[in-house]
Amino acid sequence: MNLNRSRVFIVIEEKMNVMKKFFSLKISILVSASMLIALLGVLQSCTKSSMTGTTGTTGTNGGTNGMGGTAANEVLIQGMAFNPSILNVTEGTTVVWTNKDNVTHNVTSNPALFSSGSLATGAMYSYTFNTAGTYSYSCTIHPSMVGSIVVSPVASTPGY
Ligand SMILES: [Cu+2]
Repeated sequence: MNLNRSRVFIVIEEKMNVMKKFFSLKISILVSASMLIALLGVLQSCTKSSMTGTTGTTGTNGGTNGMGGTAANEVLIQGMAFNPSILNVTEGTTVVWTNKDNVTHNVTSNPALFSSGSLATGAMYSYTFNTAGTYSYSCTIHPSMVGSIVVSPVASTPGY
């Protein structure tokens, strides 16, 4: 009786060991596979950002400032919003808007000063702000889309 029980235990223990080995093998395969995928992803994004010129499908993607984000004079129109909604620039800066959405938008100042007209997907519009001030604009197709450009004067060089 006692001997029988311990034999059963041994069998169970052996089975557990086999299962543990099997699982740890499975897990290590999973880990190395996911690491490989991550590595591939990194490699892919590297080649992508170094090939922006030739592919041409993604437009300005990764152009001016590398991985994601926006440049100092760039507004992305995406997700039914202007990003950033408030952009600070200095006098003389040319601001570039790019429509990253799959719907047509426009950039229309209020009061009227500049107007992009319809911007299809991937289309760009630029306007140069030569005078300090705050310029509000919206997309007249989607009036909830609003943004502003805050133009500050260029620091004057001190005279003698
Ligand atoms: Cu719009």
